[in-house]
Amino acid sequence: METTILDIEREALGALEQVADRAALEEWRVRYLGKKSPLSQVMRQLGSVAAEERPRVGEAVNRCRDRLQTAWETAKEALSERLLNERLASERVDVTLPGRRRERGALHPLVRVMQEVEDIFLGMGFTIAEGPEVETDEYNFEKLNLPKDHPARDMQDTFYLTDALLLRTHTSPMQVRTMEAMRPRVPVKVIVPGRVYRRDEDDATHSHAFNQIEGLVVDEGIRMSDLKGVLEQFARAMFGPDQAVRLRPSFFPFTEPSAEVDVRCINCGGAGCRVCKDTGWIEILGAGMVHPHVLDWAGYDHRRYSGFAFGMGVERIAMLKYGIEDIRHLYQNDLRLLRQFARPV
Ligand code: 2NL
Repeated sequence: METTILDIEREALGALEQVADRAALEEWRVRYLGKKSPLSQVMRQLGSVAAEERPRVGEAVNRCRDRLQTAWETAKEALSERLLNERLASERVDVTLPGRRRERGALHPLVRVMQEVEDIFLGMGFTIAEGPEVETDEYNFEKLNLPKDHPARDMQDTFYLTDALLLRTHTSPMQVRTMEAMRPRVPVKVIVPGRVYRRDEDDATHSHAFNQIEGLVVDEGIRMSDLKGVLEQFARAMFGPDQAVRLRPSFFPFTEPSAEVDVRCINCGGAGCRVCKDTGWIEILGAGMVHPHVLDWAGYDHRRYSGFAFGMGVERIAMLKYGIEDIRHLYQNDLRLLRQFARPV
């Protein structure tokens, strides 16, 4: 019986040396110290041992179990220490390494120009409104004095979803919606930035999708001189304090009279160059007095109210301001181009 106990101990201690992780250690504990362990079996057989031998054998089993228990605890501590040392080694941080530099983002030149234009008009008391890119024929054309058979629709051909739904060709529909929501309150003083669409061939100066900012003012007694004053203020804030502004007669179905608006050439100052095609002037936007039909249809009686409106292409302004010669550069997201305009946000 006592040799059995010694065999058990030898086997158990041998097995303990092979234990390499917590799971194996727990398995060992169940196997050699648990209820079904060889030692427990010996204890159960104690009844068949001669009575005078019993105390000695029982004591031998107990001492053996104590030694196994102690060995298990020692092995457990050794294992814990080994695992900790392994973690400390694998998770070591070298505080002398240089930090990882995080790439800094910057605003896209189009976004910068949009925010700059918005800031200028906010400073003049305008509010900003945004609206849907999918519009109705009614709001994109009809309410802007562009009936179905009007020849000016050709210049603003667009992408149709149905006969009555289309991708807007300008942000004017949102200005009409703003008037309808404000009616009959004045002044209406709003700018509407956003993406618009035209059925155009893409080239260096045209894109089938581009950004526009339109402005609208409606009140009693609004005159063309108010339009010129606001646009002069804008041109000077955007292109420099000495900017001269020139209005040339033009035509839009939704304004009467209508004008193209020029500033002194940003490239040559008016002397004549390639950018201004030797005219000394550069067109930056279109504008005019809101057509009486448009006012009436939006609920502002044209005999009492008048207004002016203007619209500019954001890409065109950005290209002039930053000397970008091809509109497609603005959409390709080539970092070599974008980095040239990066400023801390
Ligand atoms: C351009 C010219 C223009 C307008 C837009 C407008 C809006 C309403 C009523 C009347 Cl609700 N007019 N907008 C007026 C004149 C010109 O845009 O060249 N845009 C890129």
